[in-house]
Amino acid sequence: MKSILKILSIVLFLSAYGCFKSKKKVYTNTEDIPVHREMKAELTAPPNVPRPVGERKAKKLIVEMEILEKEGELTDGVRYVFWTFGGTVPGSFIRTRVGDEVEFHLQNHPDNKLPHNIDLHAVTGPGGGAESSFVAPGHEKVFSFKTLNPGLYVYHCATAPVGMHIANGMYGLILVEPDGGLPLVDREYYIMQGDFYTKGANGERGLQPFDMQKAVDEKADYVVFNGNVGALTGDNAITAKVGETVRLFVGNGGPGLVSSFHVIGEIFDKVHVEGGDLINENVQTTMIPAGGAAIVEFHVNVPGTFILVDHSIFRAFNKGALGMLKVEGEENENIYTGEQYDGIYLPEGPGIQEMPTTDGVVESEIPAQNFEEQMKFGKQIYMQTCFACHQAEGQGIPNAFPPLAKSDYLNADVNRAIGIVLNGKTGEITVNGQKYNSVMTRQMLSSEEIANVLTYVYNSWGNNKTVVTSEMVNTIKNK
Ligand code: HEC
Ligand SMILES: [Cu+2]
Repeated sequence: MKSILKILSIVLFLSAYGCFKSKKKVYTNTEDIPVHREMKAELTAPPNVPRPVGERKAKKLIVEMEILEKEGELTDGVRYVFWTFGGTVPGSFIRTRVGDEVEFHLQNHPDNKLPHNIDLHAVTGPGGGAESSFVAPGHEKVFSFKTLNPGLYVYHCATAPVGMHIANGMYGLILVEPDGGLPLVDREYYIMQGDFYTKGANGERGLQPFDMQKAVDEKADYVVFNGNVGALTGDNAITAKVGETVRLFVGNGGPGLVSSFHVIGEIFDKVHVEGGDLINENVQTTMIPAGGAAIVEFHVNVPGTFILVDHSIFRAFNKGALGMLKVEGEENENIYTGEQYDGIYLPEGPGIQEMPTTDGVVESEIPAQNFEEQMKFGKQIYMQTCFACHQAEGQGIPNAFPPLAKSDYLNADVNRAIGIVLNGKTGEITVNGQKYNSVMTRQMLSSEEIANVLTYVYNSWGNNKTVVTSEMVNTIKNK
């Protein structure tokens, strides 16, 4: 009898608990959501994002954001003084849930030169916080706000001249998750586009100051993901495994340009349009306004390298707006077969084609000072110019592009190789016993650049270590 009573009381207790638990209160006004205790926000540098909020209740969330003005690189050899939220461009990712009371501490490092502030698009209030957060070097400002609307929001500095503070890298993303959190996925990444304006042209080396006139004219020298060319390529690529779902939090800091965000070889299963509640499905390219964001989700079905671009495509291939997602796993020929045929097709005839150009080849201002610099600058040119045909390790592509790695043809005659890069090449040649009969277009490079790229090629992949100088190139040029 006693034990029956015991069981009965446990059953009663459990059912009462179940009732209680299912009666989760739904707030029609998010401003009424109470906060339970406080916690320090986890902030992350791109491309990482903090842990999902999951089921956690709304809290008082302490955010400590430090502003740092620091020198970095836009691309190899091009230095730039970035102004940053948290030391990175874009700034640290902030992850909150609806109903959180965010206590924001904005700290301006004493070594900085300028006052700054922050306008968070997730804030309902004057200036999005800018009016309460204006802070001089060596000071800290604190203000609080309640997150009323779920979504993905941009934050940025709003200190005059506003455009200049944004152009120098002062932007980032703050996510406000709905009650219960976004559905869990396998991988999440943080990507933000920005445009940069330098006194020198694209690729001009040295410390480059900001160019106000180019910024006003919206003539960007660099358009990049995550603050510099190459922030998401090669070893910095984001990764996933076949079968996983990837979620990208994509923002656009601007200041000037709108992004046509696209992943080559993927279709977005879901896009939270403009970072809000509206979900569009089966999207190829999503538009991300300056000062806006989108949440993009897709399932990866096949392995390979998927290229992230701004599909205003010269920005991707000429100004830096290019990233990579590397997917590992099993091939699936039902979805993608890989190459099934490869032959030569030359509709425009075998004549040497030139890249259209309006102005002549410009000699770069700062020549390489030593062998190390020649190798560094040469690799840069190789990856921009030769890589597409001759491939990353100089291995070429059978029947189409001859190898540069251990190439007997290359190693036999340096002057001939210089001539090929200067003037292009057509007609049958034999490289390592294989015949090629194709077209290499003339490469629009300066003598200095040709010297550097050939030095890089000759001193890589088992070649004969010839060092090529711009004088050697000029001798061939003037023949
Ligand atoms: C658009 C594709 C393309 C690009 C870009 C390109 N090449 Fe070539 N290259 C070729 C083809 C095709 C041939 C063979 C031409 C023939 O059949 O006559 C070739 C031949 C060569 C050869 C002689 C053959 C060998 O394997 O040794 C050298 C050297 C060479 N390229 C160097 C370069 C360098 C350096 C660059 C970058 C500055 C470059 N190429 C960019 C397509 C390209
Ligand atoms: Cu600022």
